[in-house]
Amino acid sequence: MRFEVLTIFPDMFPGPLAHGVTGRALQNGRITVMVHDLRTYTHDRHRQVDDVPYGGGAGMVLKPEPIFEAVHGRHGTGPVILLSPQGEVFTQVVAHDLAAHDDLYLICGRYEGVDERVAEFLVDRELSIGDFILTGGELAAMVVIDAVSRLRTGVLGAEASPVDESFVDGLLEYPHYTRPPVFEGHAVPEILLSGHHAEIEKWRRAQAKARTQQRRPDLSRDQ
Ligand code: 9D3
Repeated sequence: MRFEVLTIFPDMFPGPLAHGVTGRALQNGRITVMVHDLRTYTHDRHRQVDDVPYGGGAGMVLKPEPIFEAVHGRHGTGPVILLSPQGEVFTQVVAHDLAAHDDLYLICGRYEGVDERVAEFLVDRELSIGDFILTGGELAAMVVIDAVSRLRTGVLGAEASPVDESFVDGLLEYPHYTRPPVFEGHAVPEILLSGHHAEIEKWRRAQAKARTQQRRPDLSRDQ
């Protein structure tokens, strides 16, 4: 899968994506990240990517022309996505949706925002990664690339298959333990050492339900 990224900070990429599962996928070519510097699509002496907002107000707005020019010259044919705080929230369902395409074009916003004509007339989808304020769309783009990449065939490899226990059945995961059986006086729950697999399954299910109820009541469907 090819990810094209449009940004004023191309040096931020691949960043964390060069490590672990995505790092291996980049190395073996199952995914590629093609980074485009927004400034290369400007034509003025100062390579200006932003301008003052019409109507006044603080901060600067990303100009439409370089963004339109960059997208019109894209390699892929898949969805064009703007990362912005005004977007639809990126969820596992959206990740599955995006993973069905062979390429994505991700536009990273910065400053106060992006000229609205980009959102209205150029992009197919506007995504936010959640209700908190970032300084720009680059980290959000990396989050999307990470979550979508692991759903692609061959990316996870030997690691667990992308059956997303925590979201697909609407529950958080049960607690995990490994050796030692007692650490700084804290014992692993007895049941896990018992070898009673059916009982262990029941315990895990109960734990998953209890912590979902407590921590994420919004995820609690009737299970
Ligand atoms: C501080 C300026 N804000 C006014 C109250 C508006 C604003 C503009 C640009 C807030 C954040 C940003 C930069 N954020 C993103 O580009 C972004 C983002 C985010 O901030 N949160 C969650 N998902 C995303 S995706 C892109």
